[in-house]
Amino acid sequence: VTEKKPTVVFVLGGPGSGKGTQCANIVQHFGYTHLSAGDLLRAEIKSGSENGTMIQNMIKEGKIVPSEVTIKLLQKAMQESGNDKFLIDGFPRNEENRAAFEAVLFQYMLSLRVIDVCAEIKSFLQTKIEPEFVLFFDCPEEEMEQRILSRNQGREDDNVETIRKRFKVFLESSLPVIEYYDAKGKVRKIDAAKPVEEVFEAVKTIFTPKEK
Ligand code: UP5
Ligand code: MG
Repeated sequence: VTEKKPTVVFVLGGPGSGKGTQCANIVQHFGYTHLSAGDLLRAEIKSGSENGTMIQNMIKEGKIVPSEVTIKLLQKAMQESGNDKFLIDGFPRNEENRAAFEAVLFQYMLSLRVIDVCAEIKSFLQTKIEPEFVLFFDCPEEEMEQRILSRNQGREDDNVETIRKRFKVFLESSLPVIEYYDAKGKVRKIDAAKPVEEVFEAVKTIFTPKEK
């Protein structure tokens, strides 16, 4: 064993719940690398990649891009960061995303020799491949919609029609992922309807190590 096991925190919540805003704060205080799956996908469109048009169409429809595309981008960004603490923002968005990423994380740890091949089965049983915890920004739809509509950053999915589709996909596909981790005691739920500073106070408590 040569390197530390990477720490992964998933940052989840509905569209406009404040994931990106709070991740920026967390980075400043707690030394994580922030990886927004949505930002990585939008950068991929801009880069003129062969997947660009497909990604663009899916984002316009509020649909979830195939796991292998998103995971490849996350994996690359993790490797290039040189860090071992990651905030993964807006991913996993469905059960398939989750399972596929856990498999990749497992392989990544194998490659770092954090776990060795002999420990493979044991590791699966101990579920080392799971995130440290899941930060869940809970926010009413009306508030999220208002925030997105007043964001004005030219995102092609920030219009009423697409927002409704994003909400539907969140409820149908993404909430079950949060429920999955909640059943494992991994979810730290935050009231995200409050002002940014107050939300961050709650976030800080979660990231600050408890006195033993
Ligand atoms: N704001 C933030 N916090 C506030 C607060 N407490 N009070 C008042 N205002 C607040 O915030 C949104 C706006 O609200 C900002 O103007 C902010 O100032 C203000 P932000 O921090 O940007 O919220 P966030 O939760 O990050 O909202 P975002 O729109 O980015 O969330 P989504 O989950 O919808 O978007 P994402 O970029 O993750 O995904 C976009 C699309 O990409 C998806 O719909 C999907 O099509 C695709 N995608 C995939 O297919 N797979 C993936 O894994 C990820 C994305
Ligand atoms: Mg965001």
